[in-house]
Amino acid sequence: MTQKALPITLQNVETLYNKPLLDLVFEAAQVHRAHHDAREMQMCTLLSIKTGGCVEDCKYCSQSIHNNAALQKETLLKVDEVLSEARAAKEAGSTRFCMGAAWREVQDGRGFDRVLEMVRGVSSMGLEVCCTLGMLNADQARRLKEAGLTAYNHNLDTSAEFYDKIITTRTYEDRLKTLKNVAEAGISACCGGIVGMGETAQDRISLLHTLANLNPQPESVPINMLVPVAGTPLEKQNTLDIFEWIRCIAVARILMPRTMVRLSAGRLQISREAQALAFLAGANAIFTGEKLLTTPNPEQDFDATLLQELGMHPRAPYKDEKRQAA
Ligand code: SAM
Ligand code: DTB
Ligand code: SF4
Repeated sequence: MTQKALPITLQNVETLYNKPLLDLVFEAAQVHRAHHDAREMQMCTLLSIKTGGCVEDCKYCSQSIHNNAALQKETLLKVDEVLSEARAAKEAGSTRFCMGAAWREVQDGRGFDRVLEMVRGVSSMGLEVCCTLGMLNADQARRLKEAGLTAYNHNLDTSAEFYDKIITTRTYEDRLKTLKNVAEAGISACCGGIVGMGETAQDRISLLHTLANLNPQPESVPINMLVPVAGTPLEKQNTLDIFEWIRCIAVARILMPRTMVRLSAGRLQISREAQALAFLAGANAIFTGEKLLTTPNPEQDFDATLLQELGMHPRAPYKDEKRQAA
């Protein structure tokens, strides 16, 4: 986790965001190269451990009961099933395994105990472990940490100003409270958002401003491009100009120099050339595997070929910790 160096004002973020695109990408590439090995890419695999039936009303989501997406619902998977998926992900070259549940919040009891067992099992394989389970209280965060959790994914999704156009069943404050519980338990936060939901550039600037001012800054910032899922209120949303997506990545990299900037949802629709520009602008993590939680993702071959063509390679697990211990 990193401490922010300077106060990051909204005005400064706006100025940065609106720079000529190639000046912005150039600056981001310089920051990236000063803090990271620019040839390395962190490969993560996602698994939906509980699918569908979520009571929240997130307008983009295939898993909300308020939407009508065609979805095969699944109850909480068994520990063995999850561990065999984690083993397969490790063999395919992933170093981080992220488990997602369509829950509004974690509830204490048998389900959570099972998730803790999954975390212990994945952690004992030498993989970094991440979970995204909805809201957490302080005690639940502490128990996840004890079980070996590396990171907790909890996104702000969009600006505070646009938030209630997307979600009405919980507030921005609720999200920030969980992030606080995660930080206080000593778990790294993976916190980002979605672009392309009909928000303005000012909303994207505001989201980046909020993320960069979290203290500590997130260890990882996922930048999701909306996947317009049929049956959700955003199914007909116009595609965001890809250069806006590049701007978000570059600004995230400049404002959060040590953070892993993670290309998340929407990569299947994005050309290899645009993804290469995103890597130049500082993106250094991707989700691999043919599925994210419920939507498709590029095949393993596509990613392996792209990294090879660009002279890049997957990063080893627990790299920072190893470096600090050395
Ligand atoms: N229920 C938990 C929560 O919302 O915190 C965890 C799972 S949720 C599916 C994880 C994240 O996936 C969301 O915060 C959102 O940013 C992203 N996401 C979900 N559906 C998406 C879509 N159709 N397009 C892009 N991103 C999406
Ligand atoms: C995040 O920000 N993106 C990932 C991960 N965190 C859990 C999830 C993307 C989900 C995309 C929609 C789906 O596959 O259902
Ligand atoms: Fe539920 Fe998460 Fe989907 Fe929102 S994004 S409906 S909280 S699964």
